[in-house]
Amino acid sequence: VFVFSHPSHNLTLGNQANYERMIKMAQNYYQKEIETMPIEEMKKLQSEKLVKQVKHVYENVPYYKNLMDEKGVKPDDIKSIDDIHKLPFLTKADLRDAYPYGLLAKPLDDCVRIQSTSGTTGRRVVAFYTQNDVDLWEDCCARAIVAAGGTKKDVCQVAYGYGLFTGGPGLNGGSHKVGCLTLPMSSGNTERQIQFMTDLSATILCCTPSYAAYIAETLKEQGYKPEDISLKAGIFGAEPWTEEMRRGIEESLGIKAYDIYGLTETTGPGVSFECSEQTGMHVNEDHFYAEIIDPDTGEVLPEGSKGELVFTSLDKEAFPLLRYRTRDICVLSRKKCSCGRTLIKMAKPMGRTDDMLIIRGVNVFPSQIETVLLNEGYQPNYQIIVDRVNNNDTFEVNVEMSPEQFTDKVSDVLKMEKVLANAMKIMLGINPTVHLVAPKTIARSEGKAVRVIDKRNLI
Ligand code: DLL
Repeated sequence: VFVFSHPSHNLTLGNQANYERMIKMAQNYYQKEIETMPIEEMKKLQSEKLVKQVKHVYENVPYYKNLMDEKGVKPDDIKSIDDIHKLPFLTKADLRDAYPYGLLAKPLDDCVRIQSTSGTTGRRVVAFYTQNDVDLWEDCCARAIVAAGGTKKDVCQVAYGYGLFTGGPGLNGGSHKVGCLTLPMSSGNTERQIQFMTDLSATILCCTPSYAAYIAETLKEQGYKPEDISLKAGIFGAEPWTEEMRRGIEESLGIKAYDIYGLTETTGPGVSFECSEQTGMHVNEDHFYAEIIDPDTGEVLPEGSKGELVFTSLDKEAFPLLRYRTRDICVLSRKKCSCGRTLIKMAKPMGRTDDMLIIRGVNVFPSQIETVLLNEGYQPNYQIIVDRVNNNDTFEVNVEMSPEQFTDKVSDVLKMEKVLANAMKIMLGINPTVHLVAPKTIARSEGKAVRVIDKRNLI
């Protein structure tokens, strides 16, 4: 057993050589010229692409033409990327209005694929891709895999869902492009995941962070130690996760865990990805131009401000979105990165303009609860239940005890619940009712975890 010194913590690892190889490989690039392009050159490239893209949608998508005409903007008004603020925003409501073909910018004959959101409310979002769109998307995912140290020597286990969800197909395509041996596992069937992971010596795991934590938990139950498995890196995204959760996953699997971000509307995973510095995700800004706006006024905010993230797809052909409001709250930074990439970085999304809970008038982000749990030594297995009784909000948090924490002594449980509720009060400013529940009683997720049950029907 070796101890590898990480800037923020120590990892206890067995297969040190392999781990170090991947850390070293993480200094590589997939498309160096783009990833390290000087900013002025990148601006020029973005400008050329934007001018072309605006013409393309104005001429081919009546929905866009109407939006632009309403705002009094013509394609000729867009001469460089600095003119982007003149364009109208696009929202999820527009996508629903235009469902299914209203935003299509290429003949259906030229499209080779659709992907779709899980869309539990209203109409689903259906995104279309030409072969070129698929290629560019897979390149973006390949950049992420290479930034995590991936090479053709790696075995990449893709445990995101396959199908309409973009996670599986995106990372699958990226893994092929890098030349990794790809295990297209899809999510679920954890026993089989572990069998393939160990028998075929997977070195990279791609899945949601909550599923990674579950796989780690199951491996531990089966008696595996981090040094018994070959995994060295994980590419985790599709849902919010905290730094504390990252450290937990890194320690329990003996890996370096990288964040990856994306959304169906713009392609899927790979809109941005983390590098060895692990201080935010580089946006693939040759394909996706990022802006931060004030969600109330729509005003573009300067670099470093917190606001709503907006993306423009600069070269997507079939389903190009101009100034699409993601509803993710985020910060952008041009700070120099030690990895050598010049691509702008986005922070981990800090919540959404629409998943922020307002409980008894106070803004609550599920990630704050997760931070408290991890600080207090709990696993991030929890569920927030909000209801309204007699015009008052109720706020309950069910938290799972680990087998080590488990006790059936009522006075001990009450004491532990009080400590947790206090810590949450300090973080949030309001008092939740905390219920500690037995190990393994909160349903595990194979995709995105369901953290919030809001029974109030406030909309
Ligand atoms: O979740 C695409 C994806 C797949 C990303 C696999 C990464 C890995 P959607 O289902 O359309 O697409 O959900 C998009 O998920 O607007 C964010 O709110 C959230 N999200 C995605 N990645 C992250 C992340 C995929 N790394 C929505 N951290 C986005 C926090 C994320 N939230």
